[in-house]
Amino acid sequence: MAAPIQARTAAQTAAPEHVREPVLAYIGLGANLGDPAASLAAAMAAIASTPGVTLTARSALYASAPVDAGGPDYVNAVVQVHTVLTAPDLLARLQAIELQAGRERPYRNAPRTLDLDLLLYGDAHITSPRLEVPHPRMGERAFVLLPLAEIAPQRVPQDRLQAVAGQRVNPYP
Ligand code: A4P
Ligand code: MG
Repeated sequence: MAAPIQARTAAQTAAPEHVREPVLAYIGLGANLGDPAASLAAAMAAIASTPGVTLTARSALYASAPVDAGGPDYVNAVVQVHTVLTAPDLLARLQAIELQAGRERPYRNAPRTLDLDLLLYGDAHITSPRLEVPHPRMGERAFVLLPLAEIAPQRVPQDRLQAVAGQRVNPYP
């Protein structure tokens, strides 16, 4: 039994410092302009093709009434990834995917072709000017909590789900 342990220790010692342990992260997707369902499908494919990111679960699509916003109903979903990217690098990649989808930002909460929010990054708590994790508004939003509960029920407290039960969110037809 001693030999394998020695071999493993040697391999760990030899591992380059930049090799990171994958982190389990959750990304919220939303859109209410153009063809939202197609945008979400394309975004999931773009996330899955990102070097350093493995897409490991995806929720169904949900139709939801706009919250704190106007315009048409949204289509929302949540995906789970394992990633060796840092949280800022993952956010930068998500913003690049938003731009590719034609995202414009005329004003806050404006209707959008694609919105990608980093909801959770392992158990990290991050507060910086460009990135807050857990996403600061996710706990009040049924369009985030329902799809998240579908793929990661352990990350959504029951009382939170009950608190948002009045918000209109339905399976996307
Ligand atoms: N930022 C900070 N933390 C994060 C994070 N965890 N993930 C910063 C993503 N971005 C984060 O975002 C503004 C800035 O937030 C970014 O530059 C980034 O550095 P944005 O996407 O440019 O602007 P926004 O989306 O208009 O504003 P915000 O505050 O992100 O809005 P939310 O909270 O994303 O809400 N109703 C329904 N039914 N479905 C929706 O999807 N979405 C919104 C937008 C409102 N109502 C909705 C939906
Ligand atoms: Mg956003």
